[in-house]
Amino acid sequence: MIFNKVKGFKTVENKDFLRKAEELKPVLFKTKVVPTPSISEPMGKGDTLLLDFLDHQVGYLHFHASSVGSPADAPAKIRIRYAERKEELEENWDEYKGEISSSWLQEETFFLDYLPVTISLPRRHAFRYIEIKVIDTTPKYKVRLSHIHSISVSSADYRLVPEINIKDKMLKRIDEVSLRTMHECMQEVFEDGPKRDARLWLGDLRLQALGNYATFQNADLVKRCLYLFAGSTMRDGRVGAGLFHKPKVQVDDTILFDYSLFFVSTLKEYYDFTKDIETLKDLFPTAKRQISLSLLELDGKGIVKDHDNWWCFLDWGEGLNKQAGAQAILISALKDAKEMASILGLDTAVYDTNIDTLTFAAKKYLFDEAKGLFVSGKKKQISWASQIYFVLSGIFDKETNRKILSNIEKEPHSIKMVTPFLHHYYVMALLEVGEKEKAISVIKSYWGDMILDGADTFYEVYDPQNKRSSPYGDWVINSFCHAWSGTPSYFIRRHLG
Ligand code: RAM
Repeated sequence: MIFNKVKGFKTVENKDFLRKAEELKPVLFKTKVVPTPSISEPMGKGDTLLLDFLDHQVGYLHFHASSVGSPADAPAKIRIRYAERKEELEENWDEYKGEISSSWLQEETFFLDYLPVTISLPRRHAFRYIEIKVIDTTPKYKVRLSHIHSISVSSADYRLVPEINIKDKMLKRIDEVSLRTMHECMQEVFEDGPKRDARLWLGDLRLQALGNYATFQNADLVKRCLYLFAGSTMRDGRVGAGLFHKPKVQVDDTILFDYSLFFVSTLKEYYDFTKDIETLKDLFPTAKRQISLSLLELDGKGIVKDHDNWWCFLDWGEGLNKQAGAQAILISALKDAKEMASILGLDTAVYDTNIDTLTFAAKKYLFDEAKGLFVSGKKKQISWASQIYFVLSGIFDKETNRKILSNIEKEPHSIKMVTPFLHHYYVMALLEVGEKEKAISVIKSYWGDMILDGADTFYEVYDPQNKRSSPYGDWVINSFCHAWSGTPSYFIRRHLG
């Protein structure tokens, strides 16, 4: 992937917004979790110990180490690997060949100079399994580990999740795993994934916020994240695709067309849930700015210009052209912005004009009447993403949209969906056209399949045809507890009765 970075990157801070975000910083709940086993046999050179915490954790490892045999006549050298899935530990991490940094692989090597000693590791990790390997001691002594535990952290409070009775066993398990996924990603901000990148991304935030309204109901955390994005923008007022909250708040210099626009929809959905008019007043100008910047990207015909680099996300599908999806998302964002403008008593005429222009152009240049499908880019590519985002933009009536979703199933040469992120929008689109049964079956087959594969939390990428696929060139770097994958609970609780 080629990141779309900003030349001469400069940022603007809104101190008032950042102060509001800081005031909303949550206190993390801390829980002591003991694995199986929690004590080891005496371990010498090359011995390993596999710990199972029985569920996904985001936490800090603690243990006690003592020597067995003669006095320790050299330091003990220990290597620890943390894994969300057991299969990660079967890979050779030393031969990692992915495009993004190997420093995301959760591993640490350290020395115990004096035994006995109590160790509290300072680094937070995401894991269910931990492999502890003794790289070396001496022939005279071995190491025994005991009192092994994690202090696990999250800002999510299970007590606030409404209790519901889900009869279907698979849906019930999908709901539990969704909750765990969201729980683990809810830290001081809504992280995209606690293993990687452990920070804010707008596309993830939007889906986390939706899931959260139906479950943990921590609207303040959504509010905090919206203020963070609005508090650190690029020089032209654009919100970043992502944002670092540590060591200080700092917008990332990656621009994604759709992600900036998701700020608009996330704000609108936040208002729908909370009716918090003060926040809407504060942040609407930031939302409006995302719309204006996006409108600058239109060509003379009212179509969003296409680019060769990684300018818009939509999904990780290989070769996916983004033009049509981007157009659709801009129309949806315009509609959300119009609604917010009207709530605030502002003029909405300009939104209507733009919605009309973009809708007309989309129907004329991006819709293939004969195929009954949207096409994207110079090569008129057909993808699931283009159909899904257009159905959600609502430019056609329900019946036409239903046909579009059925046509794409029959199209042999299309770019398929690869992430739970796009599957979320697919399920939304199905519900939009009244295909409730189909929506349930997609949830049960796609997310359910991950459960049959042993998922404790839902994965960042899941392609049932290629289970080891990765957008980063090496499967082991994938995140297996990823925020954008935790939305089935939202559907189950809000839409499926
Ligand atoms: C990755 C992360 C994140 C996603 C972006 C587009 O770096 O997985 O979740 O939003 O890509």
